[in-house]
Amino acid sequence: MITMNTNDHEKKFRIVRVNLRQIELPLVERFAISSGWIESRAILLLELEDETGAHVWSECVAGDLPNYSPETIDTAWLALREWLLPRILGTEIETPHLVTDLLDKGVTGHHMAKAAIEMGCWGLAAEIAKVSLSQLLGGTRKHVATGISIGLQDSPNILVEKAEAAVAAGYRKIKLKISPGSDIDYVAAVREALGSNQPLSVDANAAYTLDDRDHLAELDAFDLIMIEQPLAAGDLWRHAELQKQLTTPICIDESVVDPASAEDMLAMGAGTIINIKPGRVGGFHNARRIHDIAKQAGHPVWCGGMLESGIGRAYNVALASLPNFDIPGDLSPSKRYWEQDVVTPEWTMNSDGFVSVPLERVGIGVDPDRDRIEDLTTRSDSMTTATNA
Ligand code: OSB
Ligand code: MG
Repeated sequence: MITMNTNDHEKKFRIVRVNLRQIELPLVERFAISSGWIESRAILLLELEDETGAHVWSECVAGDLPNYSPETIDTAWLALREWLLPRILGTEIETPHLVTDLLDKGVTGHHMAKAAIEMGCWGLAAEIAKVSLSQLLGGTRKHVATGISIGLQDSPNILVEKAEAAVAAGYRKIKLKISPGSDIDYVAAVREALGSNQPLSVDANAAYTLDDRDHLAELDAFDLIMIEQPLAAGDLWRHAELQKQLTTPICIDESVVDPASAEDMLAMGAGTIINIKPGRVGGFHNARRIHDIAKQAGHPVWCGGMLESGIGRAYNVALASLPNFDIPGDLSPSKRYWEQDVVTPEWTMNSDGFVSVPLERVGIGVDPDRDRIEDLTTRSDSMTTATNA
């Protein structure tokens, strides 16, 4: 089953101008994962405008460095300018469903760059149809359950403090980053402090190899809801080998890059849970197909995060409102990441750990703060149908 119903709301549009911008947004605290750490997020934003003047902002989730995926802001900037935007500018777009095909033809990879355009087209279609993005996508939730992803810390005690504060704030899932040397003791301390009922997971960001299988099996003692991406991105088969030895469900993040790899993962038994990040899989069309593939196989999915600004977060919240997003997403409120976000209103979470889906608002549901974005801008460029001609 593929959710391909052409929605009554959808109307044709033609994008005539795209502004690209890089902003620099400092994090309130350093965020470390096994493959690197950052203190300030460089973020690539797009602003898409159609011939009637309707416009929308979108976000490319690529980072400064290629530690999580091969893409970076610089590769995305190049791909967008040279290969991707030229085929969008001036092209009549009948429905955002077709944008993925348009971008994939003759251009392999560059999923995050493609997703920034593709998701922007969904945002624009929602603006034009005067419905919320969630409604356009077929969302069924008014509130999405929220988890927190806590970066690597210097000691188990510090990690325990952070995890306890997160539970007190209402988060419904606590995810701990792990890495060789910061794993078993850290998880044991948090499990001990939070008790056996607290939903807990770990994320290794590909830090281990199959040789670590006995070591990783020690995590089975902590009743985790999942272990996310223990092995390298290319190691689907090895994840299947590892899953045979673990009782803890494996969740795949980095290795699922499109619907085919989601099918492969489930067919091989490389895990049972998928972290869907729309940027990693090329946008909403593929994200929804992966959602449907997992649903049909009887497996839950959840929405991951890439330390997005309030703009990218808007797209993630809309996606997470789909029915099979049954596990709390990495959708923390603005204040977890930024002193001040780039949107109004900022994203908030209630004390029960839910973020409200802005169903009463047209489009992405938040207003980008143009002055603040201008202040944070480190580079900008603009393409129009004229530059494309
Ligand atoms: O693996 O999920 C990940 C952030 C950057 C790169 C990879 C990951 C993450 C997170 C952050 O875990 C989740 C968030 O945005 O809160
Ligand atoms: Mg992950």
